[in-house]
Amino acid sequence: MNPIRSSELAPPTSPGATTAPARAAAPRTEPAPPHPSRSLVVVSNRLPFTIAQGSGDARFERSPGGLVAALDPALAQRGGVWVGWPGSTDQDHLPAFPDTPAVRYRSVPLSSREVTQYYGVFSNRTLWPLFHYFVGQTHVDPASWAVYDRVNARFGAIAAEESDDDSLVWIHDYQLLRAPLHLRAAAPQRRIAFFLHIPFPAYDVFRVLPWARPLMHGLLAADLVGFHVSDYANHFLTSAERVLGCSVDRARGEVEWDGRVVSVGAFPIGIDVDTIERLSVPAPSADVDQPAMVLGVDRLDYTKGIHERLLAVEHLFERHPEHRRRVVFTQILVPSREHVAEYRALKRQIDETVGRINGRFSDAGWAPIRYQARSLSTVDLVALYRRADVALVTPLRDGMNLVAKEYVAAQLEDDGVVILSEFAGAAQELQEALIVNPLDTQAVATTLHRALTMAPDERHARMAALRDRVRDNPVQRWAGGFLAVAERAAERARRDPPSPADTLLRQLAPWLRERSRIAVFLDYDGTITPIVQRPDLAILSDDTRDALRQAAHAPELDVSIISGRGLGDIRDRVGVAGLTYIGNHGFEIEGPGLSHHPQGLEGYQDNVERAAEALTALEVPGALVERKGATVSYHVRETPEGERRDAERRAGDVIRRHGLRVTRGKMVLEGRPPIAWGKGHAVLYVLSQRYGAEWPSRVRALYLGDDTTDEDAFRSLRGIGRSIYVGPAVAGSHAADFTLPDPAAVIQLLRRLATRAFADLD
Ligand code: ADQ
Repeated sequence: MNPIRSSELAPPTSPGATTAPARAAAPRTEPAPPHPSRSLVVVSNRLPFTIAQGSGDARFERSPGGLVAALDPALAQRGGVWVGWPGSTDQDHLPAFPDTPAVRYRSVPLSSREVTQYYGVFSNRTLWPLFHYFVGQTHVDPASWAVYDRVNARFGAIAAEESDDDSLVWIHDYQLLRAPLHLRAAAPQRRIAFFLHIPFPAYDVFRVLPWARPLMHGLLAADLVGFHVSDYANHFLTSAERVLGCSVDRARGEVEWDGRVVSVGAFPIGIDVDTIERLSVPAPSADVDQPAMVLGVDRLDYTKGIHERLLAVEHLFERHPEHRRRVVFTQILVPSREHVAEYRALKRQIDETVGRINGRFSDAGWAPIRYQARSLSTVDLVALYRRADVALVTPLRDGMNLVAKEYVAAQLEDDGVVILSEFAGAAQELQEALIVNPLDTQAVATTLHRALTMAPDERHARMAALRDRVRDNPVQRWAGGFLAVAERAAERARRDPPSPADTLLRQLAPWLRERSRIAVFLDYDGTITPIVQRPDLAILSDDTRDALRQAAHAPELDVSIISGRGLGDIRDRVGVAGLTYIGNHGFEIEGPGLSHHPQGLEGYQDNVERAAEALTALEVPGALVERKGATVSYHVRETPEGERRDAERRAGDVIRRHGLRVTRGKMVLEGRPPIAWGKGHAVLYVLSQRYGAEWPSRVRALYLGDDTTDEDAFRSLRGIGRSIYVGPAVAGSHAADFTLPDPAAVIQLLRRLATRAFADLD
């Protein structure tokens, strides 16, 4: 969609109100006055301009549409910035932005490859079809995902620059689902609200996306996530529950995630009623000899059901010949996304079908279908709305659909009939329209006949009720209402934030309770001690040692420390009896009743020694060689940044030349014997030694780690245990099931496990 066309904001409704229409469930409260000092930062894919290339220099032309009508006054009132792509990849030759003292525009630069991948492919060939239930048309392309995420990171970084902790940042639509997370990572205390202009699909459809999890991480970084209707909000809550295992309060519309409470709600967008009414003042022409007009107005998109609509019109003229020569169906189509193959194919299909139907029925100066592929000015559009006897609005899926509302607003005489798809968000509000299933083209034809022959009394009654609804909910109120709820949601998120450990414990509790024992595997560096400049400085705090002692004494808890460090080193650093110690990435294991060294290690002792000497001889400034017995590590954290990459490359060559395998951690390279054994193998070995091959039916296994070397264990435990990545949630490419932000949260979780604090959680 074109995000700047959307219009106005209605009062929020609880996502719990599934059966009642969103509007009916909402109390009619005026939005609270905005925080006086809180500036607004709007973030959308496009800035609210198009670049017009006239005879002279390029200049910006304001885009028409309701969203601009709603956000302009909100921005002017609070002061603020609109962040978006200006529509040109030529960053150096942009015309001057129309900044005012209160409002600035900030461009997000995109290369043409980025526009293709982020917008053309991931947004419009992956998210758009899937979110509109076109599952078979969903393109899955990891390269475009990478670009989508990178571009979202850029939007997030620029939004962070343009805001402060007193601002409210409002991010729009499906092109920017990851932007809230990137913004949160850059600025943890920002007030962030997000609104989705398209449907949020049912969980079973959403999870088809290989990136369902990182997309949920993206959205849940906001304080408020808003949708058009309660169905979409409920789908989102179910996905939070099922995709991420979050605890969800449906009645309140709240999700706990990452130590924060995220609010979720329905805010049905409205239109710029004043503008449409003002342009509607001239009376419609009263020429009785004119054929009746049925009108369709859409962006050219396969979700809009245009082809099915044409077939319905064909059925009408076939089954009700009395309408021939007396009725014309006018279809206005704004071309869109012409670079996408599906859209070009659709255009051809529509052209052919219009030609066929006109060929079949045209007669003496009358053609059943008039079809224009162009954009109209608002004045011309409203004139058409005024002229049309029936609006035929039959999308196969639509977030809301503003055309239906605009048509209603233009009927100042309360005349005219709206036929509306049950799959448009608008159908949840506009109940007095004639509601149809757009795929049932025979039934749509019958409804068209009904509309064309409807008694004036019924037409007036229905349209009067529809006009009340639309006038009640103009887009300016939508924006004000949304922002007021966003303010409250941001406050709510800051009040008594649940600790990340408690949030996670609530998610894990039902699963943990199914077994009496728990085995916890804790990585050392970065997981139970903060990452430090040099490995010898990573010292365990007294508090952490105390928590580990407590855990070691808990009768149903079995704790292992697992590290890339040598076994002796890790045992000395922790120094708590009763734990299992796993050193050298799993090559060495010692613990109550356990001692293991994989076969074949001794043969590599020499290679490790010689590799260590050769690494030392590289004499890279700041680099540190750590001899760990079975393996050797090469640390480059203290190497000047410009030299790090080269140092890693050279060290990698040295390690390989000595017959060892290279693995990478955070600013460290490891040389290990080329034996298929790692942290994942070690974890499974400990579990099966201690609890037997059928350990999953006896014990719950949890693995916590922060490094790339922990990925191995995350993957090994997929489905049979649970894994937790320790670090900022933005590092979304790990294979772990959950995240905790830092070692402090890990220790808190460990204490909760030791006291079985999950036993009686809801
Ligand atoms: P769109 O998919 O773009 O928006 P829609 O809600 O119908 O769909 O808005 C289209 C807008 O474009 C309307 O304001 C309409 O007047 C205008 N328009 C259509 N054809 C035109 C023409 N030929 N000339 C000029 N203007 C034309 C997305 C979602 C929707 C959601 C909106 C707002 O897909 O479901 O309602 O955002 O959130």
